[in-house]
Amino acid sequence: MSSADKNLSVFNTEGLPDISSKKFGILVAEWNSEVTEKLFEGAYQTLLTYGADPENIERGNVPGSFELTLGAQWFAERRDIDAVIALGVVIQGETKHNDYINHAVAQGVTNVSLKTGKPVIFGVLTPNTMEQALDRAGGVHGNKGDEAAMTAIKMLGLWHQIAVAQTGSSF
Ligand code: RBF
Repeated sequence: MSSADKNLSVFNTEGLPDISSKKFGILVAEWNSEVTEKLFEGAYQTLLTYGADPENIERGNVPGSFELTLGAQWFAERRDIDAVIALGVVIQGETKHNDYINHAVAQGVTNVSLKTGKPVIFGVLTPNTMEQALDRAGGVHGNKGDEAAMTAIKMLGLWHQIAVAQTGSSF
């Protein structure tokens, strides 16, 4: 399915792990906040729907998407945080600056994830227009925040599967 047709809020939910004791950090960029607030709502509600404790969800704001990387690192370095979700909206075409931001955040989030060994989810929309952004923030294409939260849950499930296989220990 091409990304233009995908509904970001429709996913396979078989075999999800118990996340009731897992702690999540959600970073929200303030740029394009009319969209990023919707991404946050989607991510937050999806975590709750699939069993997270609201007390275990912590939000942090950053000025723009460029700052998501360092915010993600600060969250991921905390021993009590199990997964980080980074939410932002970078609208393409308004300025070339956006290409640099997108690449920096994608690379930065990957680096933080590999360095800390924790899921750090790239929940950044990179649409051409504000309309396309809104379509993916609770509009006709679902909500990227939902998808980012589900990705975090699934990665925790995979971690659990691999850790149990290696040590026999539980989550
Ligand atoms: N931050 C975003 O989250 N989304 C954007 O679309 C976005 N566009 C920007 C365009 C320009 C020309 C500049 C200078 C910054 C932009 N930023 C955007 C902010 C950026 O992520 C960062 O917060 C600032 O560059 C820090 O000064």
